[in-house]
Amino acid sequence: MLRYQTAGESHGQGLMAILSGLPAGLRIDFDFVNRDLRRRRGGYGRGGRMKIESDTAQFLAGVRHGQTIGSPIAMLIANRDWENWKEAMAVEDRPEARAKYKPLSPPRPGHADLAGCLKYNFRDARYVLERASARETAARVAVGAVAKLFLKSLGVEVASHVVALGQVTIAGEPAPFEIVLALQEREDPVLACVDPAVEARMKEEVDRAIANRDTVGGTFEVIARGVPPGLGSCAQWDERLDGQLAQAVMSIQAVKAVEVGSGIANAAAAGSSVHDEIGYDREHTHFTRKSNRAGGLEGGITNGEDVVVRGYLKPISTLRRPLESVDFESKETVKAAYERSDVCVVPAAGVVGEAMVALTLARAFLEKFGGDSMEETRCNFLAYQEQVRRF
Ligand code: EPS
Repeated sequence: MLRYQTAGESHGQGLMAILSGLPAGLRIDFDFVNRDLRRRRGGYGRGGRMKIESDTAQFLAGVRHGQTIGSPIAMLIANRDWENWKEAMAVEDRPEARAKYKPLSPPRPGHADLAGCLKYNFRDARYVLERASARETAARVAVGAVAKLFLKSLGVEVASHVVALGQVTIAGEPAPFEIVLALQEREDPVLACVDPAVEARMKEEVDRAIANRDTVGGTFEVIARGVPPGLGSCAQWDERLDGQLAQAVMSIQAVKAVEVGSGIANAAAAGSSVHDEIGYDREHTHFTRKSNRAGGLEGGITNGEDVVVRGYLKPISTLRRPLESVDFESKETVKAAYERSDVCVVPAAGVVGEAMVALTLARAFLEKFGGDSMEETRCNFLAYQEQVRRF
């Protein structure tokens, strides 16, 4: 069973991740992992923090001579900003540091501040935000990049692009997958949109938000190509892969809605114009579809088409023009706290989306094909592919 956990606070010493359940013999491309970490830091509208960090994954366990050995993989991503925070974030209780430190309150509407303070009985929202922060997603991207390498070795590629930012939406036919995949090579993702003209308008949306001292959200789309039919199951509710993907993508900070395929538009359309008609390619002996509005999943099972999942992000909740909040002591109405933050994180969230989709697909892969070594996993997978071809 593929499992992963992360630990670490936004301004703590670093982020950690443990990934277990991968077969032995997977070659780790460290540059690939660090490239995804770099992509996650980028995008127009990021705040000052991203100029401080340089996010590199240090592999501490589970990899030898560049290959997995079947034991849990442990990774560390150091926080450079720790140098500026080590007094405020000290593990020991130092009275002189406490005296200099100003607690973060009043709580920001939309952030985890109030819900977390009530839950843990804190008066300082920093105790909550440190873990709620999207900084944690650096650890997810590191484990997700390893999952992407696993999938890649079996012929599956995962990529993302931004399809909407504020009021600007990319319209028309789905973007060709090769163009979405090629975005990963771009040194500066700007807003990770495949259409430069639309991207320029998206950039204006971010500029408008900056000028208005506001923030802006949007939508990213993750596409996985090469996924075989038959991952996931309709046998039990929690084995449905679309449900697992929805949870994985919904768990990304600031995501408030998830869509599989064109699920939202489908709800308003007639059945006859929604469902993807089935054909058969005799030459290559496989079933075909004329469209992919189901986003590659039917009955919670992959159908062999691209898996397409969208994450919808609310605008960042830390605002330079703060909304109303309440003072914890007096209970009077006051303005919410402000501290350094981002204005737009949609392209970065897309990279996190890739990681979450890859981890979910890799787990489903290993549930179906198993294997303690990559050789065994590949043999099992090839035998299944042959069965599907002969169907
Ligand atoms: C975040 C606030 C900002 C973001 C951070 C998420 O950090 P800081 O308070 O240090 O300026 O940059 O995201 C990251 C650090 C990251 O790596 O994505 C928040 O409040 O959630």
